[in-house]
Amino acid sequence: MILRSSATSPFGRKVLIAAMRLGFGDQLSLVQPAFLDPDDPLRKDNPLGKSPCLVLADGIAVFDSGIIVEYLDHFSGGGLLPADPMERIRMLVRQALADGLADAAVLMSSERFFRSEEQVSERWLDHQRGKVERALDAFVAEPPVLEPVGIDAISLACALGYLDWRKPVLWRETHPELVGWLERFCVLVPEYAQTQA
Ligand SMILES: N[C@@H](CCC(=O)N[C@@H](CS)C(=O)NCC(=O)O)C(=O)O
Repeated sequence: MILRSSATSPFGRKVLIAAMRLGFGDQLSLVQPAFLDPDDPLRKDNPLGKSPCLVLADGIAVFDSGIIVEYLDHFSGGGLLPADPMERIRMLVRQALADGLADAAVLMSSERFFRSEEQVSERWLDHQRGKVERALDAFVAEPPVLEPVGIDAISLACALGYLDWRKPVLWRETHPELVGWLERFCVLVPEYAQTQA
């Protein structure tokens, strides 16, 4: 299977960690997309031109990251999502919260990438920063359970890793309660260090 994803994407990293923990690690070959190239095969597999996108052996493209995780979890026999329907929905919502945090952080970084300094909208950055901070507040109030590690924990760790890299928000200063949580996660999930770009 091909995983179209950049090594620095929080969503791609989440999928990689999930794949490694579910026993698919050696079945994935990572292919870095050229997002701005109209001829890049990513756009054929996912018209949105977004990664991660998993291309199965028969050519079927699976995206976005949450759906890839569902695919891997289902075909490995499970492990990252609870079997109980309501617990599963709850875990998926928490994954969506962590992914939304990462989405807002990515938008803050791309604002500076795609616009000149004079064009950068502080109002837009504040709007996105609010989402990051409210999501962090929610995770401080209820940190993801670590034993067992579920997809909510992996998603949050990858979002925090992205904040550490791009620094749109200095979460270690604003939400120090999560520092110890991430340290424990690192001990329990060696794949986190192994996927550090
Ligand atoms: N909700 C999507 C988000 C994916 C996403 O935003 N990926 C970024 C990379 S971190 C991307 O493909 N950006 C390129 C673009 O939007 O053109 C998921 O969970 O897979």
